[in-house]
Amino acid sequence: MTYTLHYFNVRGRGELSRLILEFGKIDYVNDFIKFEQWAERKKTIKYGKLPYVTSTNGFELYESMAIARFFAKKGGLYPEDAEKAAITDMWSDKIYDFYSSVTPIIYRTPKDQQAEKIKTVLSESAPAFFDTVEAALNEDGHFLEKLTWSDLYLFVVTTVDFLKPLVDSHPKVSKLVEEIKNSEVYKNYQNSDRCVSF
Ligand SMILES: N[C@@H](CCC(=O)N[C@@H](CS)C(=O)NCC(=O)O)C(=O)O
Repeated sequence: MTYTLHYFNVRGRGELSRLILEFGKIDYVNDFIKFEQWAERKKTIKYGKLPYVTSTNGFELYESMAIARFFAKKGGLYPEDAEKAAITDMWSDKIYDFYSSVTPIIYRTPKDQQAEKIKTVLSESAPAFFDTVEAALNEDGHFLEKLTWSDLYLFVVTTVDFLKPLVDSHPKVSKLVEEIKNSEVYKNYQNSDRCVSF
């Protein structure tokens, strides 16, 4: 069985699931949708939003976090213990909130207005977010004793260029980033046509 992840050809709300699919070794393909195709495609899509997932068995799923959680369960990146699972939900929800405040700057703000917005994020919400996750991570740079989907989500945040100084000044976050970047799974992904650049 193969899944198709339908999303724009950017990281955005699709990248968490792509990483989970890669690290969970789940068979999938991307349906990369170009922004210029979107107006027409939108009319054909149930609920009119991306990402969504289809499968060769007829299964369909909408909503990025439901999709990510589903693949995390399938790929062994979601704890079986209910309390641990809830902890990963909590961190993923926190990360969703922060990431959702950052992605409009990257994808929906004209270039000449980005600097001002970046300055605001860097002086307001970002330092608190990084301090909070740094305090929660263990010495391995994970929220729990082994790698879970919420760690991968934090990694997605660290790929935002203008947040790099904050990544560098938070050692446990940096440790997670090093682990992911040095992994064979990520290197293979980066060198593949499944990986997008921003
Ligand atoms: N809560 C939804 C939000 C989905 C959403 O707003 N997706 C954006 C892309 S990140 C979208 O489809 N934008 C195009 C549109 O609304 O026409 C989720 O997390 O999947």
